[in-house]
Amino acid sequence: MTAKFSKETYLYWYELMQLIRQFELMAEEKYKMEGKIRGFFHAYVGQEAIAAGCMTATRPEDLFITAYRDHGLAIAKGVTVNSCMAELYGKATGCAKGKGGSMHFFSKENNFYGGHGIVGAQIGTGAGLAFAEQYRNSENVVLTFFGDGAARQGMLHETFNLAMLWKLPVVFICENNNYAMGTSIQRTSNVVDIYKLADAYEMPADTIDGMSAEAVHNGISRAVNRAREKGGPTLIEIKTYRYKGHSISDPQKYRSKEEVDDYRGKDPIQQVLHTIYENQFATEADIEIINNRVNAMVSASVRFAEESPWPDDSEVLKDVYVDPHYPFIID
Ligand SMILES: Cc1ncc(C[n+]2csc(CCOP(=O)(O)OP(=O)(O)O)c2C)c(N)n1
Ligand SMILES: [Mg+2]
Repeated sequence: MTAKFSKETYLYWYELMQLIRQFELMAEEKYKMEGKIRGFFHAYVGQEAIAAGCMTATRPEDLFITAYRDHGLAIAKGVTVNSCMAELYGKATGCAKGKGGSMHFFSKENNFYGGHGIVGAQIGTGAGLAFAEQYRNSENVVLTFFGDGAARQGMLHETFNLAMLWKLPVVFICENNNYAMGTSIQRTSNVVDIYKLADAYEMPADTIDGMSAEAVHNGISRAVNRAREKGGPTLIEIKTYRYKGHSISDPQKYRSKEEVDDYRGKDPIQQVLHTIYENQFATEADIEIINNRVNAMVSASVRFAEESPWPDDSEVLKDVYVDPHYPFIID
């Protein structure tokens, strides 16, 4: 396949996707084999091309907000694997000070606004962030991610209505991985093409292949440009797949091994690697250097998490509620 993007772009995509995947595989091992991580844990494995394509289609100042399947997008936005691993371990050095866990990664410095456990709630919060950007007259765009299950929540409709009315600088991204826990998309509605939900609000919409970083980049770029040029929101349905269960404790009785294998055959990391080799952007030795670098970062993140202190008891009520007496200022 001829390359449609630069060598640097493919190598960036490859390393980022590998970092996300190896981070999660390591964390899963620490959870299952050693019991060092507990609580909820939803892996992004299989969906990494979404993070990769969205990164090259946006600027660092653009804001991301997502649901509980949040490790990949946080790492993509530059939240360090050290602070992500520490958060999974519940340590004070975690990106949510060890108080959020897997579902609540957060980093205002990296413009990563969570990490939300209530299905669909972040759709409205994402529009709220976009309202603040519009109010400030900034050029920033908000990428609001949610699942196919979340698309069935009433929140989506109220948010789409106001986002279109006010032409907010937001891109709504449905990561359609075909399942909401064990419920397939066909069992949640007669409308299985989620991008069509935009029609009722005359919102532009698109559907794209989530196993291809190239396709994600192209589709998201169009939507981001529209939002940045004050053209308002877009709904992008990204057809993707999670290789792992819904969460770490899912026996996966609702789908066949053949179906999972079929998607593993379209693996986004392998697709990018294939293009890299075909265009001689890197040799096997170069790729090994990248893999070693990624593995070293992930191993270092485990050491960092294990050596970090637990949060102090005095932290327990901090950052939980906003002080109602604190003046609300939009800076
Ligand atoms: C309001 C609410 N209802 C139900 C749940 C339980 N729940 C957690 S995840 C989930 C499925 C959501 O699926 P989807 O939006 O497709 O996201 P995915 O897990 O596939 O990324 C449900 C029903 C919840 N967390 N919040
Ligand atoms: Mg889903």
